[in-house]
This record gives sequence, structure tokens and C-alpha cells, in this order.
Amino acid sequence: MAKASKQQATKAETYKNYIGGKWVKPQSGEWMENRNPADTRELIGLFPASDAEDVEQAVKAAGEAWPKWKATPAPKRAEILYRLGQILMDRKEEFSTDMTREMGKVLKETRGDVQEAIDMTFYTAGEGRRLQGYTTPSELRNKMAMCVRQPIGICGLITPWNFPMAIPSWKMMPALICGNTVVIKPAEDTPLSTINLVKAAEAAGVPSGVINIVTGYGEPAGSPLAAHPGVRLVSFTGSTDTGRIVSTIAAQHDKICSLEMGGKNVIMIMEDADIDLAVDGTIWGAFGTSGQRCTASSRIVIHKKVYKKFVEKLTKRAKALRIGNGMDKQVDMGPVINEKAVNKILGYIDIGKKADGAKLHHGGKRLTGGDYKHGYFIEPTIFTDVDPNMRIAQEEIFGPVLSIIPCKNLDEAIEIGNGVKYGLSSSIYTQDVNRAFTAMERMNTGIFYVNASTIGAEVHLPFGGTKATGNGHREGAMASSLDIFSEWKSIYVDYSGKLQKAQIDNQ
Ligand code: UN1
Repeated sequence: MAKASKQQATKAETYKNYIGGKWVKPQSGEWMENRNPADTRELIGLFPASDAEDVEQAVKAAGEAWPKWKATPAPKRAEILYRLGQILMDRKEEFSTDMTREMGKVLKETRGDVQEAIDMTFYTAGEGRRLQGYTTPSELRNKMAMCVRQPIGICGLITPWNFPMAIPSWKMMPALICGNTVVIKPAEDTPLSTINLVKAAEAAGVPSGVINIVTGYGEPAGSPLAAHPGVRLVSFTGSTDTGRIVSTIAAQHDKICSLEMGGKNVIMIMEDADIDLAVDGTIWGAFGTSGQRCTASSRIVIHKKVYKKFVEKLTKRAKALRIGNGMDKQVDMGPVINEKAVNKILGYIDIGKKADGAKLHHGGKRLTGGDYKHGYFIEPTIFTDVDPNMRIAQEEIFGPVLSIIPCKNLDEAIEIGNGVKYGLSSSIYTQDVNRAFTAMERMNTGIFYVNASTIGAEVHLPFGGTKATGNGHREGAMASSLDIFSEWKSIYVDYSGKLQKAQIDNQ
């Protein structure tokens, strides 16, 4: 996204930051353009290119709002979230359309993104009447022991462009139900969808200062948020490289830090699999969202016996995919997010062809003429005869590029499947229950599917991965979300009226 001149700022719709319950211009006086990646002639609007001063104001507002929000009973906080969920439902179509315009994925998928935010909001609201800790016996007489969840304080949320409403909701809803206040910095490519979420929260009655949004670029706006001494927790989803920077900054201030980062997800297809089903799952997993999901199926490891048949069927389907503007109902796959992404993806296709020496079986080019002229379109791309150690089979490309790797049996498939630095999602297609359970046990990923693609996580199960995908946390699923956004307090009540010593008075 290009920086906008002041002159443009007077013409296009201009959005603001939301700080302390007010929509305010950036202190920086700078704006950034948000353009449709399917047709860059369409300017969605101008958004604040915030800097440290804007972050400072937002953190201050979040700090001022915290004592009152923390003291609000959780069931009352939940009532606001129920209202928010309802508003998102009512405005689903409008928010989905905005999202397709700003980030490109087809309307069917942006509806899914908004739905995921709705699911997360209602699911989390239910927690307002639980937020359970536990009581447990003490080792001493006349003494009671229990533990309760405490809010943490101000949470800094840094979120990506590929799920610009769902992922903010994974972080914002549990943060709020636990009694924290938040400052969110959405990705610079998709500020509108996150602003829509914040507007819905405002309409639902979230008190001033409880949610604050500053839009802008990573270094001027994201870094000061991660570094601000008032921010106790930083929650980040995005690339592994940026995640490392965020966690390094957070570590210098002893912050709680949760990271969701890259993936190099694998579908393993055995010789007994339902091949048509596996083709369906591959098309959806590899080319849905133009491959721009951290859960995207970027590797297929397939038994030699069915390799040829699978590649034939898959290629036919890939050729039939209609690529274009996600607003068009006929379109199956939209653009990628921006010019930088085009260059990165084409760069990897080049590496695949030249340095790696893989066979480019289908696609591989940017689409340029006609309707494609003003957008960032790349053909669905399939490499065959890929060696598991090639760069295209090891590194996250984040685009519609699939590597197909032959294998001779389940053991080899699992070894290849696990042989990457990431550990987000994996799947197996087989009709054999023994193989399915063997893979389920041995795949070192946070998410595993049987006879389904690597994408499609639901909000009430833990989301996240092993190894370089994260730093041990899981989002979604109540227990894991609450573990990120609350701190335990252990409480001992001694009603014996005398000094009792744990571990010592143990007779
Ligand atoms: C992501 O891949 O960036 O599992 C998030 C899915 C979605 C969330 C994906 N529910 O595909």
C-alpha cells in the first residue's frame, strides 16, 4: 500500500483511529491508501499511517478504561459480546463485501471469515458465566485452597491481512471476557475489516477505551505497541520473521507474548485413498484464499501407485479454476494481496524451476492482460517430482503454489511430512483406520485432519502449531484462549487460628 499525499486525503473516504471512544485523526498527519488487489484503480479509502504518538494515546486510553472494565462482572461483559455477535450477524453481507474489496478473497470465503468472528464472539460470550478456576484440598487442616483467573491489563494485538476479522476476534474476544483492555494494530493491507469489527463493538456498547485501534505500518505503529511499557501482553499472528522481531521486543520488557506464525502444511495421500475426495481437498487447501493461509496445503506427499492418476485429475481441476475479482460469483480464486506478494511468489516459482530443478507442471505465471491488468493475479501453480528438501518444499510461499512429492509408504510420508521447520496443520487421506491413527499419533503438528484438507479449523478447538509455527500457545478453544489472556491467582485461606507450615507440619 502506497503512502497517500495530503491532496488525495481530501478526496477519498478517510478513516480514523478509534482511541478512548473517539474517532481521531492520526497525530502523525500521515495516511495510507487501501486499494482493491483485484483492481488497484479502486481506492477503498485512506487510513491513518499511525506512529508512536498515536500508540501512546491509545495505550493511555486503554489504561484509563481498565479499572472499570476489570471491575465489571464477567456476565455483564458477556452481554455486550452477545450484542456484538448479533450486530456482526446483521451486517455480515456488508462486512464480507468490504473484505473482498480490500483483500481479494472470494465472497464465499469472506462470508466464512465474518462467520468465524461471529462464532468466536458468541462462543466467548458464553464464557462470561464460567471463567472457571478450581478449589482443591489443602494439605493442612482447616485451610482452603483455590485458584481464580485474573485479567492481565492492556493487551497489544497485532493481526494479519488474510483473516482480517476472524483473527482479530480470536484475540479480542477472549481478551475482553477476561477483563483486559486492548489496542489493536491490524495489517496495513486490511484496516477496513478490523475497523468494521471495532465499529460493531462500539455499536454493541463496549465502553470507551476498552477497545482502541491504530492502523498503520509495522515499524512505525506495530513496534511501539509491542515495546510500550504499559502493554503487558502482546499477541501476534503473521510471518515467522516478524513474529521473532515482536517476541524479541516483548522479551526486553518481560511481557507475556503469544505468537502464531508460519506453516508448510502437508496432505498425505495413501494408495487406498478416495482420490476424487483427495483432489477436492487439495484444490480447496492449496488454492483457496489463493494459498494465502497459514494452514494452506502447500505440500502433497502421495503414494507412487496413485501419483499419476492424482496429478491428472488435479491438473484438470486446476485448469478449470476461474480466476478473477472475488466479487464475481463465477470466480473461484481471487488475487494475491499486493505487488510485494506477487514478486515473492514469482521468485519462489523461479527458484522451483531453476535452483531446485523441480518440474513446473501447471501454471507459474502472473496473469496480466484484460481484466487482470490492474490486479495481482497468479495462476494456480503445481510443481511435480519435487524433492522434500527443495526450497519450494521447505519454505512458506504464501501463494497458490503446490509441491507434489512422491513417496513409497506411510512411514516415508510421515517422515517427509514432519521434515520441515513448521508444525501447524497436516492431513491424511486413507480408508485404512490403522494408517489414519498411526499418522494422527506421529504427525508433529498442532492440527491434524483425516480425509479432509489442512484448512477449516473451528473456533472451539485449539488453533496453533508446534516448532517454528508458534511459541507454545493455542488460540480458539476456551481453555487455551483464557490461558493466554488471564493469569492465575492461587489463594490459600487458613481458618485454623494458628501458624501452620506447608511441607513441614505434615504429620
Ligand atoms: C490461517 O490459516 O491463517 O482453518 C487461519 C482455517 C481458518 C483459519 C485459518 N478457520 O482455515
